Amino acid sequence: MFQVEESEECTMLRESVRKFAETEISPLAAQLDRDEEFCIPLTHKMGELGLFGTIVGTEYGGQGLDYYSYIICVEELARVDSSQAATIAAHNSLGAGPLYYFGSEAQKKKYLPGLSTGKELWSFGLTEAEAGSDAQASKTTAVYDVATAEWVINGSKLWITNSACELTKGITVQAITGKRPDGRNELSCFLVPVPSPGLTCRAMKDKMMWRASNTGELFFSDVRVPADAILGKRGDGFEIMMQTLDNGRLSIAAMGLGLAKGAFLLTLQYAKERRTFGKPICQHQAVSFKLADMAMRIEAAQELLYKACRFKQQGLAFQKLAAMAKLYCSEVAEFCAREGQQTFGGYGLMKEYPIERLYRDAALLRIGEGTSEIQRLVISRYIGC
Ligand code: COS
Repeated sequence: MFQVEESEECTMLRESVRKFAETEISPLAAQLDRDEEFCIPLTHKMGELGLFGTIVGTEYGGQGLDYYSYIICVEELARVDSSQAATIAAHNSLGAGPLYYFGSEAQKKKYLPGLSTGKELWSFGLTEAEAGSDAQASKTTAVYDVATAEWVINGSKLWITNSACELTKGITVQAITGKRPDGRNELSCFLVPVPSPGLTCRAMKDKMMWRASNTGELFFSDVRVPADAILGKRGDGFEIMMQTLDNGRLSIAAMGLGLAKGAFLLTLQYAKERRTFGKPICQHQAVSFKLADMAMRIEAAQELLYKACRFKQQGLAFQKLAAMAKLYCSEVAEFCAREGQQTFGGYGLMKEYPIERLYRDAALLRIGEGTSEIQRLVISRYIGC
C-alpha cells in the first residue's frame, strides 16, 4: 500500500522506524496521551535509534541523513503516534536545524553533539501571546549591556515544543534588538541555555492533542546571554526564523501524511472485521468509497511532499511546495481521521480506539507551524497574486 520509489537504504530506515513505532511506541501511546506525560525513557530510546540530529553532519555527532530520510522517520512515527513524532520534528527541524544551518563553528561544536543523542532537546522560541501568525509582532526585547558585553532579554514566548521538560538544553529566541532604517523592528535570534537565571519554563497542560509531547510557556526576566550567543548576524533573526519554518513545514506535512496513513490502515482493518447487514462494512459502498477517497488523497499528498523534499535536496526553490505540502497533508490527515472515526461509529468516540486520538491529533496540523490560512497566504505570494 502507498508504494514509493526510494533507495534500499531509505526503505531499510523506514522499516526500522516503523518497527520501533509499532513495538515501542504503540503499546504506550494511549496511556501517555491519557496521562499527558512526556516520556523520557521513550525519548532516550528514540535517541538510540538515531532520531535526533538526523540532518546534522556526522562531524558534529549527527546522522548526516538527507532531508527525505529525515522526513520518512517523522512520517513513520506519526503513523502510530503524533506526540512522539512532534518531539522529533520540533527538535530536528526547529531546534537542531537552525543551529546547524546558521550557527558559528563554535556554537555547532558546543551544542550539536549533545543534541544528537536524545538526551538533550533544543526548542524554537518564536511565538508569543500576541505574535502568532504575525511573527514580526514579537514584543520580547534584547538590549546590549556594553559594561558586561551581554544581551539582556525580557519578554515571553508561548506554545514552544520541547522547551519545558527535564531534557531541555536551550531555546533559540527571537527578540527585538533595535529599529531598522525603514522603521520596522530589527529582530535577532539568541541561543539561550536552560536553565538560565531569570528564565522560567512552564509546561502547558490540558492540551487537546499531542498530549505526550512537551509544550512550554517561557518568561524572560533580565536573562543575560553573552555577545556570542547571537545566532547568525544581528538583524537576521526574522529571516532565520522564516527559513527554519520553510523546513519545518516539510516535517509537519510528514506528520500529516503519517497520521493519514495510520488512520487509513486502522479504518481498513476495522472495516474488514466489522459486519453489518450480513457482510463486512468495507463491502458497503458507503464505507468502501470513504476508503477509496482516503487512499487517493494519501497518494496525492505523498507525491506532493516527496516532490518538495526532492526540490529541497536538489537546492531548488522548495518554499512554495513546502507550504502546499504542509497545507494539503494537514487537510488529508484531518479528512482521513474524520472519515475513519465516522466508519468506527460509536467506537470511534471512545479512547479505547486509537482513531479517537488520531482525530484529536490531526487538529494541530492546520494550526501549528503556520495555520492553513498562513500557508494559503504564502502560496498566493509565490504564485504571483
Ligand atoms: N525566507 C527568507 N526570508 C524571508 C522569508 C522566507 N521564507 N519570508 C520572509 N522573509 C523575509 C522577507 O524577505 C523580508 O525581508 P526584508 O525585511 O529584508 O525585506 C522579511 O522577511 C519580512 O517579510 P514579509 O514582509 O513578507 O513578512 P510578513 O510580516 O508579511 O510575514 C509571513 C510573512 C506571514 C509569511 C510570516 O509572518 C509567517 O510565516 N507567519 C507565520 C508564522 C508561523 O508559522 N508561526 C508558527 C510558529 S510555530 S513553530
